[in-house]
Amino acid sequence: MAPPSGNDAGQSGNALDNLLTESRTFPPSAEFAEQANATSDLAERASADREAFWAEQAGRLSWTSDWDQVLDWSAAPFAKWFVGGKLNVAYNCVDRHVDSGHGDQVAIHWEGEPGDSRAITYADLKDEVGKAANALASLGLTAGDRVAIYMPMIPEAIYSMLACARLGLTHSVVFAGFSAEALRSRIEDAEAKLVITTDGQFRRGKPAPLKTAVDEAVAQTPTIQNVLVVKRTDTDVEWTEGRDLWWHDVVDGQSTEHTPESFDSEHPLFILYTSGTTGKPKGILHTSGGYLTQAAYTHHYVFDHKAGEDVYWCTADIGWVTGHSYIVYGPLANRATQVVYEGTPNTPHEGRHWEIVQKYKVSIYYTAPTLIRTFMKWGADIPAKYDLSSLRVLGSVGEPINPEAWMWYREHVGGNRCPIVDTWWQTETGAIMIAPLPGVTACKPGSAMGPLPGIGAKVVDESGVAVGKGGGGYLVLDQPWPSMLRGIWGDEERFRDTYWSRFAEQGFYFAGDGAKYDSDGAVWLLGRVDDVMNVSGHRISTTEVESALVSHAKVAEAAVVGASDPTTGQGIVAFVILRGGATEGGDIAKELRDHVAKEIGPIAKPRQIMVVPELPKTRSGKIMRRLLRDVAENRQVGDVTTLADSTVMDLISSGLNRGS
Ligand code: 6R9
Repeated sequence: MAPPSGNDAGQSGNALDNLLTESRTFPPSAEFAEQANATSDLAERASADREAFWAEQAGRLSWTSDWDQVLDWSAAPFAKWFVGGKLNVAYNCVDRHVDSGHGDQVAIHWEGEPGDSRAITYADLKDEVGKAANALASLGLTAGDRVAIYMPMIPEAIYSMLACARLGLTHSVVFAGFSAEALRSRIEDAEAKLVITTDGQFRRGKPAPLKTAVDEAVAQTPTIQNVLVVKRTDTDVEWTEGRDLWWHDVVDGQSTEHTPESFDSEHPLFILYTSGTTGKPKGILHTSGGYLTQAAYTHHYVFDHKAGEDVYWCTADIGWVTGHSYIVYGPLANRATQVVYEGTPNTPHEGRHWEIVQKYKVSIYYTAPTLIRTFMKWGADIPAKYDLSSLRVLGSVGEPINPEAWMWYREHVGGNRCPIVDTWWQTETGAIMIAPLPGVTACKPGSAMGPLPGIGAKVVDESGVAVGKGGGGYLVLDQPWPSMLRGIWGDEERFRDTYWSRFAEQGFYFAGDGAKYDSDGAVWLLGRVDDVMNVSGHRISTTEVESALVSHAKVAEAAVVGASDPTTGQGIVAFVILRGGATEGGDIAKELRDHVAKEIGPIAKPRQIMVVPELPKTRSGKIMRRLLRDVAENRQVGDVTTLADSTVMDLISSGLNRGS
């Protein structure tokens, strides 16, 4: 694996040079600083005594038994946080706010894609989660069982996650844009007993079936006992008697009363699958006390969230970790009032998000660079038509944000008044790790600035030595943190191997990202250094897409690269060799793109498919993606001396116009 520099840095080399000459800074206004949750002494307090600091943060939650030890790192890299402590995660996110007299506060302003809406108070949420918990218990599920959730962004998806948490069931949310095959493999890996889904989902204004994919998946997963179906689109569904149950039949008649049981701080809360460098997604395991502590802590400080005052909106889908930590667990633990939106940003028109901001007077808005770039493309006149004066903090997550997009976001969405928090973290880290603190940090457009108080992160060289100001290398986390992953489900060796072997001697967690310090010591994230692409903030491995392509009868070999893309960050470009050496394109590109969509999901569809006669390989048979990236990004092809056959690139370049 090469150190991240130039073309190998995931982002294009030019972008990197531009980034590091970025010198604009935006210090917080006195007004904002005055009222901010974060104060400049926070970092000092955290470094004076990290464990005491985290213990103080855990005090944000209600525990039924105190912990005896803040951190047990004796079995590293398997951490235990708040050892011996007990709590119920759902109680912390719901009931306690009702108990403290805030039952009438809106928890969720839910906005459906077709324009239907629901206001759900904390008292409503408690009733709905109580009913759902009673229903899941009545199906015979007990603490420790796994439940797959395959649903669009409707309130029942959140009730389901919280009902699982309440019963100590471990949920595995599978993005509803994923294929039946992706769902099947995740159910199989986690040995889930129940899938919760819907009849259909709205996609760009039209209902599309969803349960059909579940039927296809569970035909091959014997561990599934029931399929619980919420009626959302009134789409016709096939029904397997005894296995399939309607949500309205099973949940609606249940009692709203449900007494929460306390679980150990380390009780498994969820598994979330994410792409790694091999074709098989990793089931990232998170537990309860430490996870919720850091989700709540970061949501409080990074977004400067004020319970009962702010209206918060995170535009992620619950199928991603951002939806877990910053729609469900962090905000609800902090008694947020939040907007949850079901649909796409341009349904029915390109001002939909701004219309929602105006309607609910959203004050904190958290989204992804890919969407900001899309808004830029649609034009600044669109947000200009709406009253966005309620906004006071803007956030970004999922991939590096280009300074240009940052400046546009600041001006056209934030009215040059709102601090922008660029938040770096991963499915594995569970919660935000690197971000500015609004009210304290002077922000630079495009930089995530530095690790949060209590977090140890640094940029090191090839041999694990920290680089100085102006230096670049690999991003590592050098201290355990409360919301860290507790492993990969069922695969201890892969866990050690993926994250802990690269800098084993130093005991660092290797994040897989390249990073640099600028001359002031601010951190700039440069993209992945491994074979993981980042398309619109979604992690997709090159191997996953290659495997999907090769599973098509006409494909002999495939190599996939992420090429920089002005809107999606990276776009997927596939080079394929057809069986029998055929080079004629025809409709093959469309056929293969559809095939990938079926195997993985539409988000993994290659932007471009090139039919080639050969692939560039080293003598050891490793595909040199660097060279293919040069082709995909229309650059001069780089050094070919390590190729087994150095004429291959000429062959590829000369035959390129076909098939794409
Ligand atoms: C939360 C989330 C994690 C990968 C991560 C990195 C990229 C996320 C970023 C960022 C630069 C940011 N990433 N946030 N890169 N700046 N603010 O996205 O989790 O889906 O697991 O992706 O996303 O490459 O390693 P996940």
